[in-house]
Amino acid sequence: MSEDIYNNVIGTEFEGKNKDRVEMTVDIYESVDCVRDCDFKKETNTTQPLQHTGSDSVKTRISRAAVVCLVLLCVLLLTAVIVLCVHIHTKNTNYTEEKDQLLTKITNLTEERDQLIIKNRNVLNQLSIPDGWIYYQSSFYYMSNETRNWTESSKDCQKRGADLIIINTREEQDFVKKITDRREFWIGLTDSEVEGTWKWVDGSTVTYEFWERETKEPNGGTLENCVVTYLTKNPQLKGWLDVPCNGAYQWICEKNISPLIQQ
Ligand SMILES: [Ca+2]
Ligand SMILES: [Ca+2]
Repeated sequence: MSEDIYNNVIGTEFEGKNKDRVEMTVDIYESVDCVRDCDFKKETNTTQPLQHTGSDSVKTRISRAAVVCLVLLCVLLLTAVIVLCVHIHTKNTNYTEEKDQLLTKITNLTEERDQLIIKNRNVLNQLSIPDGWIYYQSSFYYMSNETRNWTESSKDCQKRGADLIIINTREEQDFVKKITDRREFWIGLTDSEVEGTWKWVDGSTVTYEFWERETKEPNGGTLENCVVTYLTKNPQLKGWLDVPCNGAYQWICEKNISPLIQQ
């Protein structure tokens, strides 16, 4: 019995010690695992935040640079838009002013034209074209049927309130060419006073010339001091010819009505 008790005691102590050993072994392993895991977690916890912080800093710098660039671009774009708007506005203002000035000029010219047309009509109504006269631009023209010398022809024109024709534009020469049909008529040009110095009947010098070139007119010297439009016997000649003043030709009178229109 005492032996059983002893064995029981021994067995119980042995079992208790074994149990304690097992628990201590488990604790040791757990401690070792804990130490390893904790170190790993520490390492993980210490390295990961460092890597994460550096990446954020680079990203932040890039973001800031991008924002700065974007702001600069916006400022440049805004400046360009403002400059462009000012430029367009200035140009538009200039164009508008020029357009207004031109419109004003056109309006004034139109009014002047209308007034001239009315004045011209009034003058023509007052004067009325006499029988046997032709109206062209601002003159009346009379073509005689009979023939006289240059001096008598000029006198006849003066009796009619006119004088021999003065041709001073290309248009007027074309008109004369048309109405004379290459026939000879006295015109109001002479060098009777000073040989070679041709003057019109109103004393003015020659501004437009239409001398016949084939026969090198004027070619008559002191023998030919008066001028006809053409020579009927030489229709191939195309311009003025000086001839003796005592020749007998038809004549053209001209009555300029510009002074009446300007009243
Ligand atoms: Ca002459
Ligand atoms: Ca001649």
